[in-house]
Amino acid sequence: MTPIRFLFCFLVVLISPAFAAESPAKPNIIVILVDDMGFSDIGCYGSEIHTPNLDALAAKGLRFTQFYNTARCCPTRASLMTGLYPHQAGMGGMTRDSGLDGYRGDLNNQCVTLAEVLRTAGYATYMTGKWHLTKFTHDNTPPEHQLNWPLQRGFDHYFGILAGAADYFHPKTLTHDNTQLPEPKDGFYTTDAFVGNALQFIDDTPKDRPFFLCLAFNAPHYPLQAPPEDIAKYRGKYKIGWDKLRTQRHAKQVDLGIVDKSWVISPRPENIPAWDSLTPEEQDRFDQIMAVYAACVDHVDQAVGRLVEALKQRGELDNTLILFLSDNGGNAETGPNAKMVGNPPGSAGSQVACGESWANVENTPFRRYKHFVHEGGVSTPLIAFWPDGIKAQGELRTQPGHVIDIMATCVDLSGAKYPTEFKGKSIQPMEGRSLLPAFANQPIDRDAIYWEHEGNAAIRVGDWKLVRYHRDGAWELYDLKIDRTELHDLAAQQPERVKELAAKWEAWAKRAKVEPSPADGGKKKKKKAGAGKAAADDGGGGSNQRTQGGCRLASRI
Ligand SMILES: [Ca+2]
Repeated sequence: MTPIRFLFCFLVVLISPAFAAESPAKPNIIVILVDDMGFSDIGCYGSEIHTPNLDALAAKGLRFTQFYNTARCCPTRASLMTGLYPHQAGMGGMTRDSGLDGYRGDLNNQCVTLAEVLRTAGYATYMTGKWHLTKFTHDNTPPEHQLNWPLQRGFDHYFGILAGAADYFHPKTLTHDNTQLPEPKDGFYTTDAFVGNALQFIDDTPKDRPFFLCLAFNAPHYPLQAPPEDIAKYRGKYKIGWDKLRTQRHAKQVDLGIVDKSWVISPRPENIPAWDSLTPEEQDRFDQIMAVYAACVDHVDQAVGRLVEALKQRGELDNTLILFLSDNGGNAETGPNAKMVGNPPGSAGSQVACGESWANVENTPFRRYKHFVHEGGVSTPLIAFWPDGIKAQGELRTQPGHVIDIMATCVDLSGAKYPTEFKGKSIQPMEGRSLLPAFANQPIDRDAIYWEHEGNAAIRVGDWKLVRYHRDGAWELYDLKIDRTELHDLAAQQPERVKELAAKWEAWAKRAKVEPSPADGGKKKKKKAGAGKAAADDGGGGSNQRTQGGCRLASRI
């Protein structure tokens, strides 16, 4: 070795510890989850709804155009939290225990949560908002039934609703850490309270400690409720009608590059009436319903703005990864005629739901809705913002991804080790892939993505998607590269490919506890009950059961 080279090596050895000391701090991680919001509902994905704060995150970060959830509230939360397919975590259905491994209605002990994993890497762990990962949510739940409450699943602090839906102004199941709270008095609004409490938790974090926050809004889930001034902003704007609005959103999506212009926009389903066929009174009613929905989304955006500003003030913004996504597609459960009960609609105690006619706009340009695993049910926006870690600004990412990937991403970012054993129990290997390569616009190496919910099933390998509508539906085959709106079924033309993908799905279903499955997919029987009961368990299984105002019924959505 020459003297100069020796000196260089000596200096490197000397300097290295200094480099190590100055290596970037672990980023804070914030996952913002919204509830029942469709693919096209924020401005940077095509919406007319005013979402400047989310659009700003997208402008300084990335938007994924092919990111997926599991089509339903509990299963998406289970996948997000554990990095597993929902059935593997015991949540293939909702919060009913069917007695089958994949459908226990509670997280099992062969999985770990993001909080349990990130805690091992030194993270403070917080959750505010909708939990919906346990069947035990009732008043005075005894400690032995609180095993799957947030604090017992790795979170340092929690503030939110344990159940699947709630009145935004006077929610039941409101809980702080392990203490169930009385119904709040006037002046409370879930969206604001979830952000306010999150900021309090962040403020109490030592400055040298990274934090993980899951901020899970109940908005815009039924019963839709929002402050009157937000609703007033949108009242009258939806008299444009669903036919024109869907076309308008689609045009904006094409313009933004969110969807490929060669994909034909899916047509209005037969059971949704043409907007122009409605009476002025019917149009006014539907305008009011969508104005409340838009107000809920608008208020989420305002809350995100408050969070971002607070992080900036605290000097935490640039080294925080913020992911924003929805747990399932737009919700058509109340059928084409929607629901609007209470006066004024959108106030405390009122029951407003968009129904199929507006859900079809929410999921532009795709087919079908929440519950179903066609693209309308499982496609979500995903914004990824992290100034210190993502160099690209305002770019799109077309790599397919799924909520199972968030665990792998967090492990990758934090340096945490995903365990093979936890609290004496063997832990299933995570199913997802880290999104970090996609942040740098590299491919994500993966074999396939799978779905199953209530018998609706799908598999995606590359650009090929095999999808089934209900348990007894025929497999449909689509080439998503040229037909992501799933309008040209190629199953009859390519039986070998159908056979191969179906066999692959069947093998996964056996491996991932999808089978054995309850005959009804684990869903609760629809009760004829007031909205309070239905709201408490997130509604039923997607059947349209009522008609109002003369609109046609759908037998099944
Ligand atoms: Ca949901």
